[in-house]
Amino acid sequence: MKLLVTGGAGFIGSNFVRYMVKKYPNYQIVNLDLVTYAGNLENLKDIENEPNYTFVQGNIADREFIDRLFEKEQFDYVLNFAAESHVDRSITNPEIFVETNVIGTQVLLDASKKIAVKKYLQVSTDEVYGTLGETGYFTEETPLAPNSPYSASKAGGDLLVRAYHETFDLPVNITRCSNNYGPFHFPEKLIPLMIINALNDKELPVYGDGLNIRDWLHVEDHCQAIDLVLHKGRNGEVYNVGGNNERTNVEIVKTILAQLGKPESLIKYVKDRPGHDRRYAIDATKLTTELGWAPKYTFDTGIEQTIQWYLNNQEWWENIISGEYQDYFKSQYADR
Ligand code: NAD
Ligand code: TDX
Repeated sequence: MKLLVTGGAGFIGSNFVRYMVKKYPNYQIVNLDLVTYAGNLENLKDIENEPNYTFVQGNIADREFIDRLFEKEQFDYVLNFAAESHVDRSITNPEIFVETNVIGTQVLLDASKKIAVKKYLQVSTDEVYGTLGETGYFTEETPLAPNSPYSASKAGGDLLVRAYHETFDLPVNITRCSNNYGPFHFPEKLIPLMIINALNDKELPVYGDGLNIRDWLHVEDHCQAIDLVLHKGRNGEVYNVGGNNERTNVEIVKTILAQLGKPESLIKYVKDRPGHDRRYAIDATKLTTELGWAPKYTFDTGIEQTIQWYLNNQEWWENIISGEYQDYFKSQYADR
């Protein structure tokens, strides 16, 4: 079996590549990544010389390049993790989100159709469903109602995947997961940003009233879910993946501060994110009953492991939080 994983140098992609390289020594795993600001080959240092792993640098939206690669490699499975993934960046610069998340997906679908892959799996997000009020859960039947340019671009990608199944009979699955956390998470996202700022005794910027709710999923549990969907998912189906761990943002921040022995006075409430979704919560019944998925981590065990990882891997994040990263944060917080 030959697998293409796109976006394998990012947070979830690199965890998934490591998981697959170790679990399936007989599969050939090709990681295709443009290595944008969010991609980091350091994430895969420990497995880069494994005989069943290869890396290729390139853009999923570059049709000629993708067509050539697919023709040469004749992949059996294609898993698309590559995306522009940060909601705040999509508010300041939406165009690249359409380019990568919509056009990139369409280019991969065309190439997958041409070589008749056995499965195309699109890694999507619960954000395509929009926002919930105080009650209820997102199921696979919840209508799409994205609120940010990021989630709109992911929804666009999902609709193309659906259409390629309906129109061309391409064997596809879409997974929609809640917020991931764990090792190698890029420190522009809530949990790693708060851990690193707390360690550096810097302010922790909490948007709005801090009461927005996310449903946290450990990245290793997400990887296991994708493995199951890839091998056992019914063609054309969507599977939601969620950890059943709803927390307000401020609860998360206080948990991190308590575990690091840092004072709550570091919390700084800042201007809210425009269009900020209030609550996400996933109903993962289909995945658990149909495919037998069960998460290994509770939020308590997962956050402890994650904080420990950031303590043990200071060099990894210190290399990131220089240069362009600093410029980005200056521009984000200029008016907050
Ligand atoms: P990430 O930003 O950490 O990684 C994205 C990777 O894609 C990077 O390595 C980047 O270099 C690569 N990439 C970007 N544009 C590319 C292009 N044009 N061609 C090739 N490679 C490109 O993102 P992540 O958090 O690991 O998310 C992975 C996927 O999971 C995304 O599709 C995202 O929408 C989805 N997702 C993420 C979360 C989460 O909580 N992180 C939750 C739900 C869904
Ligand atoms: O500095 C911050 N302060 C803050 O209060 C940051 C970066 C975030 N927040 C809030 C906004 C959200 O309510 O924390 C929550 C989580 O924010 P992010 O880490 O930016 O994640 P979110 O916007 O929920 O999106 C994430 O989950 C779904 C991923 O980035 C997406 O790629 C994924 O689809």
